[in-house]
Amino acid sequence: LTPRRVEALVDATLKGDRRALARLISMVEDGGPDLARVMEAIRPHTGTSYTIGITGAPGAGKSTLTERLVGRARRDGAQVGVLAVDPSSPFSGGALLGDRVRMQAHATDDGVFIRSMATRGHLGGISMATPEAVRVLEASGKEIVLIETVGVGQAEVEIADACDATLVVVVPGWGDAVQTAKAGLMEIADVFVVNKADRPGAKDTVRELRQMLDLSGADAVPRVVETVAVEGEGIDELWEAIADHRAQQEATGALDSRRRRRIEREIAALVAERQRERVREEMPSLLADLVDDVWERKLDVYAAADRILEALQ
Ligand SMILES: Nc1nc2c(ncn2[C@@H]2O[C@H](COP(=O)(O)OP(=O)(O)OP(=O)(O)O)[C@@H](O)[C@H]2O)c(=O)[nH]1
Ligand SMILES: [Mg+2]
Repeated sequence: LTPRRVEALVDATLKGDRRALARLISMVEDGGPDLARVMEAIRPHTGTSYTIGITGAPGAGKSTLTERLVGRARRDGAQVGVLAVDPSSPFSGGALLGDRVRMQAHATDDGVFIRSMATRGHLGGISMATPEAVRVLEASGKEIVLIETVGVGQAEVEIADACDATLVVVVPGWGDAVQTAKAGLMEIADVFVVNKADRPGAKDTVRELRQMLDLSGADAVPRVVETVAVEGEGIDELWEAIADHRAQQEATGALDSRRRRRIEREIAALVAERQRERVREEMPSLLADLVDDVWERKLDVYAAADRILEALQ
């Protein structure tokens, strides 16, 4: 794209043009060379939203909850962006398309923008693309950004890093609390949501979670909230728990430090990705030679890496 075209897209996005916004998010997905210019142009209009990650097992009710939270945030008059991210899949669509259909209650609301996001072309994948997409949404005036992720393990942790608050959604009978702890979810949860509380065993799950959390000895023990997302039950309590978490973060300075850490990680990741790209593009033969040397045991891998770093200077 020409610089002028990028500028026009950014201007339109700032004015609330949804198609321009969608276009910019596609650019984030693809991670093309124009992205740096986009980020520069929107910079003065960013840093203005509170981001809430919603993670948990497939089918736990994340999308249903997300839709309810959109409704709740709209009642406060906030403009809302929703990103549905599937880190395990290089494609948008599929299951996420279903989410879009489900969220059609908000389809005609200009204060809501919902988007499935894949990160097929983006260097660094999800952890790089998500904060950029959030910035684009901020530029368009979104004050609350909800990020739904599917996936287990590393992907969840990466998304937690990209959010100001992380909701971990579990359902009655979904393994036990020990399993939750093992999955690393205790560390990333700011609020635990026991959804499908209309099902048997919800109280047991809540009790087990609370016991686990008390034993964990963390200074900020996450709240545990029961919801029946399909009925809209518990949504006010959940919203309140998020607001409490936010107020606490703001009072202690934890919000700023979390955001600073995020920026630091982003910069470091960008540097690493660019270096990787330079090695691939500028010195493929040096790399091949070094592989030979290590293969023939003339060099160790650390020494080989040093050679590359020297060449990058
Ligand atoms: N009984 C009951 N069913 C629910 C509740 N919340 C959601 N569901 C149902 O659970 C199913 C999955 O809900 P989704 O919101 O799509 O769950 P999800 O976590 O987004 O699913 P994926 O994105 O596919 O991982 C749907 O059939 C919902 O209607 C609830 O509180 N109680
Ligand atoms: Mg979903």
